[in-house]
Amino acid sequence: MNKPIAMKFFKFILVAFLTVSMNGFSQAPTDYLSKDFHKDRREVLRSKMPANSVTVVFANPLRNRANDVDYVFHQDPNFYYLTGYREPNGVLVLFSENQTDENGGSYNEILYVQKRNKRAELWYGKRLGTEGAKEELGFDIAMNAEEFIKSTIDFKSFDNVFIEKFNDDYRDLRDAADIFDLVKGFKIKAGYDPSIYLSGVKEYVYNNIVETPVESSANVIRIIDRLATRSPEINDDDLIKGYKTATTDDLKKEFKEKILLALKPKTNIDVSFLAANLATMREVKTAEELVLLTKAVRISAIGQVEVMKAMKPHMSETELQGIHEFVYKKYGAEYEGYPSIVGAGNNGCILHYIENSRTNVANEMVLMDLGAEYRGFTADVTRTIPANGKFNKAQKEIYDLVYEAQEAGIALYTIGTSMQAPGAIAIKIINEGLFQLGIIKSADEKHNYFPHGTSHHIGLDVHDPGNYGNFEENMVVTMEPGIYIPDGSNCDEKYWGIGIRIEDDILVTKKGPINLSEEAPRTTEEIEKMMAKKSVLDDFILPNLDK
Ligand SMILES: [Mn+2]
Repeated sequence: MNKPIAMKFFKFILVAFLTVSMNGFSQAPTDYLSKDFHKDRREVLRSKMPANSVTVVFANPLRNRANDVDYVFHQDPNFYYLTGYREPNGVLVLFSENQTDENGGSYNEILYVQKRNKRAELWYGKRLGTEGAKEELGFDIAMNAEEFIKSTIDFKSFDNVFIEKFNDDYRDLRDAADIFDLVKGFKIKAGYDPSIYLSGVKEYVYNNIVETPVESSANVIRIIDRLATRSPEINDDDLIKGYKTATTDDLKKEFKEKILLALKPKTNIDVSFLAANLATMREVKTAEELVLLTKAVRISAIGQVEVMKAMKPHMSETELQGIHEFVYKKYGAEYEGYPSIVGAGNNGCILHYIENSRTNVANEMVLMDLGAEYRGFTADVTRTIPANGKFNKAQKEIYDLVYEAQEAGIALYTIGTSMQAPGAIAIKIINEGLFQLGIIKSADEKHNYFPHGTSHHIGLDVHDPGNYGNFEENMVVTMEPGIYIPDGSNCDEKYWGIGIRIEDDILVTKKGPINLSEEAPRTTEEIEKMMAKKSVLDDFILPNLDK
């Protein structure tokens, strides 16, 4: 890509070109979530807000990749869920009750958007602007972002101001109303003081202390000690220290009282209400969401199918990644929902291996965990297949065990079942199986061959928020057991370098679980059959540049 300054000469031609291509704007996809969907989500959220409260949600910022090049923009999923706005530098303000403007007009929400700007749009594409926000997103009131900074909304006058936790991971750009300025403007207006918020781990410990009778304080202290290995700062907290070292129950009760007080909010700005309520809303999908999410999942499963047909031992991890991602693009999926993972052999034992740099996958098992993102919704599908098209005995033993665990887990994706149940049965089956194979010495031996959970929501995030209670109708949750035996493990060498995960995206329905990613074969027999098929890529031969 050229630097802007070197492009001056072409600007003129570019203007002419863009004038034509902007008329082609109507050719953009039309199957995004509808404005009615977002409006309905705002209504549901408003119905949960207590009287005299206001919600403020910020769009994601642009983030810098290097020098004058930014990362591809991705919207904050909560902000997108509530607005449908796909640009940076926006703010949503949602009031629990109608507000009155100076002309006596009434409103209960405002969307602030990036101002239209000829020069910026020439370089980076069309902005929706306030008119677009009204027409396409259905907001009655849309204003330019700079109006948010100037606005006279008196956040201090509300009983509650609901916001998301600030990440503060962005810089001040030249734009006078970028996220940096919008957040800064809000903090000043609302009197936001970060020092009064407890860190996540401290809040967790405080709550644990408050909820536990002092007679059982030993349990809490065990939790504190465990957490302190990762977050040693909790040992420096005077209240936690006091509780831990108090020698009598009465003394402990005194510290418990103090901690209860410390947990009481000292501000009207609340950073947990939104996260909790949006998790409850987002964990159950509407019909409209299911259409897009199902499409993302099917695209990802079909990517796995094409790779099964195309894979050859001489291929690189990068090339295999490219085949998946080409299929996504072919279906019009804009992005990958998370960095693609393609790991052959021992690389498959690294859970989030995204380097994908091995130059040939040889005769290894290849673990491929990828998901297309379609109109904001991301799939999460993993297949692990033998590069040469045939499972050897050791590979098949481990694979069948993971498969058995996955099947048992999927059967539990039924309304009312605990979301912990599939993981529990998977670990039980895998432990039993590893023992049978002689990889561990007893079925209850502690080991690190299956170090992750099996079941997370997917949606606008690959790890979608949720409460993780019981399964409800129209949840979409992954089932992904795995076994990873890195080189040098304390077991028979024939199992070394085998890392296997099978992951499917399961829709919970009244009639039981539906596997949305079933198009990608899962049994060893089906996989071998698929891998024996011809691929269009068999004849795709490019010039050799290394000769
Ligand atoms: Mn997953």
